[in-house]
Amino acid sequence: MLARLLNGDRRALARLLTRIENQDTDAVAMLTALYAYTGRAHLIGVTGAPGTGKSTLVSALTRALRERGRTVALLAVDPSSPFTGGAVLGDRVRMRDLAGDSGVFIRSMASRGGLGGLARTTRDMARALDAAGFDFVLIETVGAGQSEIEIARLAQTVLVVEVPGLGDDVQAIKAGILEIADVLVVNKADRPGAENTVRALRTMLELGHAAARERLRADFTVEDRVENTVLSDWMPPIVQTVASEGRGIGAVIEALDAHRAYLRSNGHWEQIERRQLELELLHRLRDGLLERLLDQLSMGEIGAVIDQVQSRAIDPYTAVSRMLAETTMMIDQSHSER
Ligand SMILES: Nc1nc2c(ncn2[C@@H]2O[C@H](COP(=O)(O)OP(=O)(O)OP(=O)(O)O)[C@@H](O)[C@H]2O)c(=O)[nH]1
Ligand SMILES: [Mg+2]
Repeated sequence: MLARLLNGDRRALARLLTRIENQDTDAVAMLTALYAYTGRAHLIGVTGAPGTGKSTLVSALTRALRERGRTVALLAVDPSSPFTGGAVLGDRVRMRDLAGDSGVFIRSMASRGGLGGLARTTRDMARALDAAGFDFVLIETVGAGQSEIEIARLAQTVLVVEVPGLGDDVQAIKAGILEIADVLVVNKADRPGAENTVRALRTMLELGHAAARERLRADFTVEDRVENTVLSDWMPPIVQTVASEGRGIGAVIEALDAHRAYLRSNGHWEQIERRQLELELLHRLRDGLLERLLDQLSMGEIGAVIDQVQSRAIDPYTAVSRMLAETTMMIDQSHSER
């Protein structure tokens, strides 16, 4: 299956993505095998408020990238939809004219197993698409909360889509989402107020959001605090588009390419990857340890401890440290028995 995937077999790829989405146990074995072939694609997170035109932009972008001979995989993540519902279907219809092109691969996914699980699944899917050799992996997600930001951060470049109608009210722009933007797109520039929006965004960026972005990226590192200056000198370009008419798309590609060139030039690319991997390893360790600890405790035992805490026979702090001490001892024992 790995060989077929690396040879561009679309059915093998589709099947693997389904297994990843279903969290099949054999998906891990395949991800293990393909990891060595990852790290080549440019992963781009596309996020923004509902209805800003992300899907329209992404399909216009895909078409333009194909004209330039580059291959594109598209992951549409819809955290709000518990099933493959209307919006995603609409996206599919719009993308229909790209179907049949072997340089394009489109996949929609809805929420499964909570948002944390969704971020993990998205990362693994992006990895499979990367190994399959696509030059670009575009990940569309609705920018609504922290978890969507997490999904956007799986990428090397985060593209944030805004629309006119903000006037000069900079408060209307969600600061959190601006801080993760590497490229800003003001879509629906055919509507009045586009210039004002661009100006408002530029003001916000100049008001020190670059510094905030730097903090945000640096936030999740425990390893190398010395590298905190990463990304400090990239000023996100602001591009106006009319995605529905394909206008401004060339400038978006230029901005994406410029960001990649910037990251590549100073080792930033590797630093971002290193931090993302650090975060991933910490998450996996935490999940794995928790699972192991819970394996060692029966629900009956936990219930008995809760009884004691509730009756004030013991406090929660001591209860947890005792349980931790006991379970780690049990894990040690089961190790030495093996
Ligand atoms: N006027 C105008 N309309 C646009 C433009 N781009 C997209 N639209 C329209 O805006 C609507 C929403 O577009 P989508 O691409 O579905 O937006 P989205 O951000 O993907 O939406 P969600 O995935 O539901 O959050 C559609 O009716 C598009 O045709 C544009 O540049 N100008
Ligand atoms: Mg969409």
